[in-house]
Amino acid sequence: MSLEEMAKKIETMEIRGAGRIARAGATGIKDFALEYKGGDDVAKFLSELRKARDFMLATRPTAVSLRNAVYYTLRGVKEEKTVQDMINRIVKNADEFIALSEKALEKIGKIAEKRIQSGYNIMTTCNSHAALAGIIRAHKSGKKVHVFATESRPKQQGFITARELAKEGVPVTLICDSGVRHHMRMVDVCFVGADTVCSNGAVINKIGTSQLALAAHEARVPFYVCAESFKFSQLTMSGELVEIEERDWSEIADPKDFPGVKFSNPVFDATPPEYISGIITEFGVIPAYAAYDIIIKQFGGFVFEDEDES
Ligand code: RI2
Repeated sequence: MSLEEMAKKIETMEIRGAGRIARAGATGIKDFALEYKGGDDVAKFLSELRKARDFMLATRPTAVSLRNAVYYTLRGVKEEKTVQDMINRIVKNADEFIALSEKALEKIGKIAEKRIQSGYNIMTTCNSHAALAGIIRAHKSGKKVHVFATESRPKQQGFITARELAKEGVPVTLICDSGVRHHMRMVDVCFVGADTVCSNGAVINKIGTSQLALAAHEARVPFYVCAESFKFSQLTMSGELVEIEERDWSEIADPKDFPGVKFSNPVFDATPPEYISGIITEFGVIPAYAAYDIIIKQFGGFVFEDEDES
């Protein structure tokens, strides 16, 4: 698939989910490198590569997973001497990132499963493979679990979750987003995913996640975020704010049917660390406030966006 085709699929959300767009981003850069036919001029290749990187990163602005995947794929490329060596390095990096991300997901599932007891009612929102990993493992290991999946307007990714769980044989009930607080009194634990984890422990995830966290906090229900380390943002350590993606109004309703009416369609929100019982990463369960340590471990410190030319 060409870089343009891959970017289009990410932008239109045909490929979606923070982990999946990260792997698609790495694959897109790899495919760009493999299909490069611009000759042996290193400076020209690097300039084209930077354009490809920026093109890919512009598709979806909120999930730092995409940025981290693309930068992982470009690690050490500038140190190579020839275009062919640069291409080889990109291919190796992309394959390595994809393998690491799959391994991380598996570890998160193993850890999350331990927080699920037989008989539990679980609530989740949107469609997060990281959040579902532990639930599916628990079910497969013989634990009796039941899941409340929120619809997740406007794109209704909750439908995908409900179908995926039903296919796995996990009992699942689809609820409206407005039904979160009502159903919370029947819930034992919540698992959600993350698009970006900030250095102060705030989690950016699908719009409505913070409402779920608030309702869980009120009902004293443990609320876990499942996030691979590549969803942590070193940019937030340098003071950068996470851009919340605003998508087309038509995702809510057809504006033509509402003359004179404005719409607002931010598709992510921020859950503060005080409402998070723990973040389940491939390095274990951490308090949300320990996000800083994961960023230091993974990235060695912070970076200014305009200085990051790796
Ligand atoms: P995994 C999704 O974003 C949701 O917000 C979900 O919670 C998050 O990515 C993480 O998904 P979108 O692409 O990586 O649907 O856990 O906007 O699958």
